[in-house]
Amino acid sequence: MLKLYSAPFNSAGQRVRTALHLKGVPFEFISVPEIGWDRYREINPQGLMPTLDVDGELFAQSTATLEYIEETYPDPPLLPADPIERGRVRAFAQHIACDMHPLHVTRVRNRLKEQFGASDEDTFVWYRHWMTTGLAALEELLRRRPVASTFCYGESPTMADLYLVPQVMNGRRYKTDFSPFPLIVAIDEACRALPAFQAGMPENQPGYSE
Ligand SMILES: N[C@@H](CCC(=O)N[C@@H](CS)C(=O)NCC(=O)O)C(=O)O
Repeated sequence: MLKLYSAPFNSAGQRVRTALHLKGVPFEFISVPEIGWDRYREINPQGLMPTLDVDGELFAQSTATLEYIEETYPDPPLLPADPIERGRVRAFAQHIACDMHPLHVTRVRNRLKEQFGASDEDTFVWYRHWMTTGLAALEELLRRRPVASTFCYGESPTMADLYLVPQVMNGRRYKTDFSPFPLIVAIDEACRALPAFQAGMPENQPGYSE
C-alpha cells in the first residue's frame, strides 16, 4: 500500500492526496507532525511535505509525484490527451507550484521575521501580495480560455484543479479577498462538490486542528 507523508495543512500534499482519491488508489496517510521532524528528515532530506512512499521508493516534490501517479494509474486521466491542452493544464499548475506557492509558504514568512524583523502583519501583507497577483493572472487565464468550462480546463478535473483548490483553501485561511476572482471561486466550488476533493481537504485529515 502507498504511504503518503503529509499534514492536514500541507497544500502540496493536498494536491497528491486528492489525485489518489480521484483515481481510487488506496493509501495510508502518515502524519509528519506525529512522527516528528527528525524522523521525517531521514525520509525526505529537504524536510518538505509531501513524500509518497511506493514500496520504499520515496518520491518528494508533488509535481514529480503527480506525474508518477498519472503514469501509473491513468484512469481517470488528469491531463488532457491533446498536447496543446495538456500544455495549458501544466502551465496553469506550474504557475501555482513555481511562482506563487514558494513565495508565500510558511518557511519564507518565518525567514522574513527572523532575518529582517518583519512583524506578523508585514508577513501577511507579503503573503497577500503574492497570492493576489498570482490569482489575478490565473483569473485572466481562465477568462481567456477558448471554451468556458466547469473545471479549469474541461468538464472533469485536471491537474490544474488539483493545484488551484489547495491554493484557494490557503488564501482563504489567510483572509485573501476573493471577490475579484469569480471564475476561480466558481471552479473551487465545483471541485469541492466532488467527494475526492472533499476527502483531500485539511479538515478531513487525521490530526486536523485549526
Ligand atoms: N515544491 C514542493 C513544495 C513542498 C512544500 O513547500 N511543502 C510545505 C507545505 S505546503 C512544507 O513542507 N512546509 C514545511 C516547512 O516549510 O518547514 C512540492 O511541490 O512538493
